[in-house]
Amino acid sequence: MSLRKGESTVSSARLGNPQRIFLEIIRLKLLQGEFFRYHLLPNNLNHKGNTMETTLIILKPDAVQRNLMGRILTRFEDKGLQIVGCKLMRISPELAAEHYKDHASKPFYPGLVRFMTGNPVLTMAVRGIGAITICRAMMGATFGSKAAAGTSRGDFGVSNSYNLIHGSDSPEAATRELGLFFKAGDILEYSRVGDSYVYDSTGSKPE
Ligand code: RTP
Ligand code: MG
Repeated sequence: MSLRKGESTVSSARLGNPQRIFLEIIRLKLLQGEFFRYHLLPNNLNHKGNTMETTLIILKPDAVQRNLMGRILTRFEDKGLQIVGCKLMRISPELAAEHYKDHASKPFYPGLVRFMTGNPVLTMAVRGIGAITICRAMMGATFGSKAAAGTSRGDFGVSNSYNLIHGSDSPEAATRELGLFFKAGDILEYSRVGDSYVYDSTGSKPE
């Protein structure tokens, strides 16, 4: 078959049925991915019209190596927050660079990337009303030496660099970071039997 100048080999009008169906499936898969990604956004899983947020928490390699995962995770559950995503994984250098790109020029950056990629971490999507601020408060100040008692960093560590836990620091950061660490379908929406006593839902909005 000869092609005239400017004629496309994949003009959809010329495609046979199997090819057209294949392309349609690909298109729908891409749309589906966008749909689920949209639903990863904090504040977008608020089917009851409340201010539900989802935040990214990472239990860093020191928390995993020191067998502190369960104790730190339990604190979030005890608080009433909900674990809606959870994954033990090893962070690649590329992912660490993207996640901590705002710190790329800082003197501690090379050590931070080495630390975060050196051993597995536990990544969690944690949900609740005001979850981003609540989780940051529960983590404590950045440096273990300065973090207040009662916070995870204050209670479990003394190091400034090996500070056990990461938490998104704003709604924008949470959206970006959840998208980096979780893919469509990894974050689940489900009810817990105790939910009606975690929040007062007798008014127009849970609080
Ligand atoms: P993160 O991002 O991990 O939740 O911690 P953060 O907001 O409390 O602190 P940030 O300023 O964002 O720093 C990111 C991480 O870099 C390490 N760091 N080391 N040795 C140092 O001076 C130093 N400063 C920061 C910590 O692991 C910190 O969590
Ligand atoms: Mg930070």
